[in-house]
Amino acid sequence: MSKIALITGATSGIGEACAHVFAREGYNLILTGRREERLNKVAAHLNDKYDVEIIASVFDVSDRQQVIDSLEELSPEWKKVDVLINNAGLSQGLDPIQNGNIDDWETMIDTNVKGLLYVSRVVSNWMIENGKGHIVNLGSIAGKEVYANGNVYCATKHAVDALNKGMRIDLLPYGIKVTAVHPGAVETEFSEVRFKGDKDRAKKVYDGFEPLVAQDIAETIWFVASRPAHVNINDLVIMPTAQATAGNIYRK
Ligand code: NDP
Ligand code: 8X3
Repeated sequence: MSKIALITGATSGIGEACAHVFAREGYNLILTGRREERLNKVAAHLNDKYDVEIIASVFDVSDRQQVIDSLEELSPEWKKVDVLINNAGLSQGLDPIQNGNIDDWETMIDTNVKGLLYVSRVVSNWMIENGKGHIVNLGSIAGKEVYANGNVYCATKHAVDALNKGMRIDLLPYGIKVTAVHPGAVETEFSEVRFKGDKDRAKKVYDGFEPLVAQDIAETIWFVASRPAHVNINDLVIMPTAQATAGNIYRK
């Protein structure tokens, strides 16, 4: 059987772009997300385009039981996951801490931190059993710096940064690679989700400069995942050329 990549959050943006790149490279895919129709559409398109096998598994990463049930029902041959891309994540709101919406905070923590943990808990054990594997965690420049009103989102991505380091230490005896990829501004549905469907406000985030696109990150993740067995890239920050730090974007 070909190699297998499990990509969370494959219904849009970076996850969907990763699905294309890994299918192009001949990987069989387990694609996940909550929006069933979109997930099936991505899977059907890749099935048509590439000679690979694809499983579309619909679940919410923040629902611990759904994660366990959905992953454990896979057949033993599909549990031989070579690459796990912990990509599912989101930001909701951009408010000072004193005005923050507590439901938004819970959603970000439950998705970006607990969701990543639930998936990793299951898949890391498969990798241990399989004697190999590579976990790629989607961090962010928000996991390296804190910016105004980013408070809780930044905290969740700082947690991903810490978990990435912790996983690498814990999984070291099993030969499992662990990498974090930390992008700056990537134009996806991310800002629309952050601003709860306000497309005009979302668009303004990318005004006057050229942001990264999902394909840039997917190709970077492919680079990371395709290094020789003895090479691991621990941590990689990737920014638009026009963005020096989280809060320092040169707009024309
Ligand atoms: P998108 O909004 O385009 O994609 C997010 C993906 O995550 C979707 O496929 C969505 O699927 C999935 N997702 C969100 N919540 C859940 C959930 N509870 N359960 C399952 N899947 C979920 O954004 P991006 O592609 O930009 O974001 C991908 C990752 O990259 C995130 O972790 C984000 O924090 C990170 N990132 C993004 C940057 C950017 O500027 N865009 C920069 C740095 C990091 P569905 O809604 O179908 O469940
Ligand atoms: C997404 C990038 O700068 O909006 O993680 O936090 S940023």
